[in-house]
Amino acid sequence: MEANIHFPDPSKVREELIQKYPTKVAKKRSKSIIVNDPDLIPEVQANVRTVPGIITQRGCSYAGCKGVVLGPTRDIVNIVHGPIGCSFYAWLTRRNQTRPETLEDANYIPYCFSTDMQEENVVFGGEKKLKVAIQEAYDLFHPKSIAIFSTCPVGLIGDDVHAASKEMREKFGDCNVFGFSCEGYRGVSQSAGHHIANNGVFKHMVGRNNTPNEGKFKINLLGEYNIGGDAFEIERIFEKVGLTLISSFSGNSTVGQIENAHIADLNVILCHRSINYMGDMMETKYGIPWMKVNFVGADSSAKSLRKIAEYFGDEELKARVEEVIAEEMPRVKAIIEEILPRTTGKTAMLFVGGSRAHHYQDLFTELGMTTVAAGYEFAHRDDYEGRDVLPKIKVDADSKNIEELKVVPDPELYNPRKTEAELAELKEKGLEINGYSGMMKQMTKKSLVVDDLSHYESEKLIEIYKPDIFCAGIKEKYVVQKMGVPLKQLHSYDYGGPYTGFVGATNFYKDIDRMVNNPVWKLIKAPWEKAGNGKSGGIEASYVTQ
Ligand code: CFM
Repeated sequence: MEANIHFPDPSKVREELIQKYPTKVAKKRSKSIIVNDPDLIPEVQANVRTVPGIITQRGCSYAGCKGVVLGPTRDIVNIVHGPIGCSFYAWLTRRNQTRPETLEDANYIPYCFSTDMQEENVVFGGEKKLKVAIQEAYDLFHPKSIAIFSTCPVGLIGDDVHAASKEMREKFGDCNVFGFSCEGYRGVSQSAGHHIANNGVFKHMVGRNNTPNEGKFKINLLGEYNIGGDAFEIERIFEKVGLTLISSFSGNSTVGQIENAHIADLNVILCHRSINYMGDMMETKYGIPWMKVNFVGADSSAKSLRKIAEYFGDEELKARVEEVIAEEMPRVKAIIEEILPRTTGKTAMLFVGGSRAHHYQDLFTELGMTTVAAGYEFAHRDDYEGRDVLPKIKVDADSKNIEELKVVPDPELYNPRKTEAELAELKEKGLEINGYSGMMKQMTKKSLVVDDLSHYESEKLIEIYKPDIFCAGIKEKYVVQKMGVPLKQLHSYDYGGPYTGFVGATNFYKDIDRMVNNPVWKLIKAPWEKAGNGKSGGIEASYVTQ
C-alpha cells in the first residue's frame, strides 16, 4: 500500500540524516535507516551498540529488568542494590498502575527500596549491606517475595547477589528471595534486562503454585504493564467475554498469579519484545502455545478477541465475542466519526521502545492519519521484519552475554494444549501461533524506518517532514514542542490513558484530536526561526547577538 500523501524522497532524507556524521558513523547509521517496502521487507540493523557520543533514547539493562518487567507486580519487594541515583526512576515514573483486591492486600509499588551503596561498599564489598537490607525488608513487611536488582557497580566489584539471596531465602523459609544480574551495562539497551528478567521470573516464580482454576478459557496476558490503566480496560473486556485471566506479566499482577501462570491454556502476547522469551519457554516446559495480539486500537482489539475465540474453537465463546464487539463498537464509531474529518490526512512519527511504535500505528490508521516514519529504541530485527528472520540474526558478543536457559518439557506438568494436527488446522484458518510478523509489513511503502533514532536525527526528521504529531518520551518532548510540533508521550501517556481496548481507543482519538488541531503550535516560532542580527534562520544564541 502506498500512502495518499506527499512524502519527501525517502532516499534523499536518509542521505541528509547521515550527511553530517563522520564516515564510519555514517556507514553504521545508514544500516539502521531504511526506506520501507512492505512487500520486500528490507533488512534493518537493530540491537547493536549505540555509537558513543550520539544522544540516544535508550535506557539500560537494569531499567528493562527492574523497571519494566518486575516493577508492576505489587506484592514483591524489589530491592535495588546500588547507589541511590539508580533508584530515582524506580519510583512510579512509569505510571504502571495496580489495584489490590482489598485495602489489606500487600502493595509495595508506592515504595522505593535501595541499599544506597556508598564508596565504602564499593571498595570493601556490598553483600553485607545487601543482606541487612533484605532482613530489614522481611522484618518490616513479611512479603511473599523479595527480588534483588544489580546495578553497574555490583557487577564491577563482584557482589554475589544470587548467593546472598539464596542464603536469606533459606534462612526465612517462607519468603522467596532471588536476584538478577541485570547491571546496566549487561547489554546494549534495556532489552537485555527484559531477557534477564524473563529468565529469573521463569526460574524462580512460574510453576510454584498449582492451584486449579475452573475457568473454561484460561489465558495469561503477557507484555502488558498497565501503563495509565491499560490492563484494567483489557481485564474489563476479558471478563465481559468470559475469558479467565490467570496471570498478567506483569501489569496489575501478584506473585501468586505469576506462580500459577502455567495452568493457563493460552498465552497472549502484547509486547513481543519484552516477553517473547517467556512465551517460548512456557510452551517448551508446559505445552502452552502463545499468540501475538494487539489491544491498542478498537479494530485491533476486536480482531484479537476473534483470534482468541478461534484458538479455543468454542462456538459459544465466538458468539459472545461478537456480541461484545457489537455492544462496544457503536460508541467507538460515534466518536471517531465526529473526529475523523479533523484528523484525516495528517501525519505522525513514532519513536518509542520496542513495541508501541508498531501498535500505535493502528490507532493512527483509525484516525485516518499516516505514519511517515517510525522506529524502536531497542527492539530486535524480528520486531521490525517478523520472526521469520530469527534464524538469520547474528548472535554477537553482546547477546551472548545473556544466559539462554536450557528449557525441557516438565516431567509432570508438560501437557500440550493443542495437538500438532490442531495447530496445523488453526494455521490453515490464518491463525498465527507462536508468530509475529513485525512492524514493517504494516507500514506504508516509502515510509522511513529508523532504529535507535538519535536526537540529531529526530530534529532533522521534523525539519524535513513537519509531521502533525511526534510520539516519543519525556526526553524528547520539550525539544520537539519547541519546534512547533506537539509531542505525545507514548511511554507514560503524559497524564492520559488508558489507550487499550474500546474505551482506550476513544480516549486516544480525543487526545490526538486536541493535540493535532490545537492552533497554538502554528503560533510558535523557535528562536532560530526569528530574524535577528540582519540574518534570518540559522541558530543564534542570544548571548552572542546581544
Ligand atoms: Fe514493551 Fe512496554 Fe514497549 Fe518496553 Fe519500555 Fe514501556 Fe515502551 Mo517505555 S515493555 S517495549 S521497555 S511496550 S517502558 S510499557 S513504553 S519503552 S514501547
